[in-house]
Amino acid sequence: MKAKEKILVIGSSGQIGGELVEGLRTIYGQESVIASDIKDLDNDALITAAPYETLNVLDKNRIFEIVQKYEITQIYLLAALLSATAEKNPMFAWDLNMNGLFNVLDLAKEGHIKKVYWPSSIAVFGPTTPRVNTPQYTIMEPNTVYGISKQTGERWCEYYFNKYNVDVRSLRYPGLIGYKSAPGGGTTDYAVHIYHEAIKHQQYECFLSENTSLPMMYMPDAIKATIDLMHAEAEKVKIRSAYNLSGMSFSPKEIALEICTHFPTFKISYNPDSRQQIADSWPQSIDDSAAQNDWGWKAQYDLKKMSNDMFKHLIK
Ligand code: AKB
Repeated sequence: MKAKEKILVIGSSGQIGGELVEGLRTIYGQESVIASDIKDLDNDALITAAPYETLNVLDKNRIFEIVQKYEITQIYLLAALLSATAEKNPMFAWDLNMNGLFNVLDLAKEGHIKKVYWPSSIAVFGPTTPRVNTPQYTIMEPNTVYGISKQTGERWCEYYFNKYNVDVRSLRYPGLIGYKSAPGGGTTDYAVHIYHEAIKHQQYECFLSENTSLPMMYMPDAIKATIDLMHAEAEKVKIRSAYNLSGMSFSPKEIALEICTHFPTFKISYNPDSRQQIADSWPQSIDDSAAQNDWGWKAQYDLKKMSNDMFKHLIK
């Protein structure tokens, strides 16, 4: 059954995209997973990315052309502007994050594809949300353009499911940390940069303050959660807005202490910038019991296990 699926990943050059394509190709085979991004790839990169298509998610006709060319059955839509970058260009962020989603949801509504994955984020929560062990259902008043777009996107996903029977699934990702690709424009990016700087310079200047605790997740957990949710039987996916998802929570001070167990001379300093305000509006930890109960989610990595693995790979 799985072999018949043809998957299009939109935004495959981003932080999650590359690893998701890799994970999906292990399951479905290289030729059944089509990577796509707005970037043209050079010849060397194309060899590993193939099959690859250059695609702007705002161009619905082009998405449709690719869907027809490969007989695509599922789309994973990852193209988006993240929290910090979106604040610099709010109207473009709104356009990209919302109209990209509509283009894909409409293709599903029109019957051209069977299933859609679209990531939401902890950014759907805001300063009035309870910050510790944030429940699935709670006050949501996001005050960033990224958060507003993700919350609105969640509402539309649920609407398309209820009104048009579109099989759309979503997770509220925490900050994602991986060694394979760089993050792009988020508030949680420091938690990736810090590992690279620890190896290169044994020091790091953090753009968040020392006790800013945020929900985070190691990339293998995020990829597993994504694929598990997409593989879950439809009846088990009871939430069609987006599921809370939890891995671990830590502050810059706590990750620095963990890094010191690998690099005892490592030093962190703090110089909070505009991203501090965004971080202060987000939860510190997340209750993901709905994901656990509905489709059996459980994270495997904590801060120590993740750091060991990050250093093992980055030092190589
Ligand atoms: C960001 O920091 O913007 C993202 C996110 C939490 O969605 N990593």
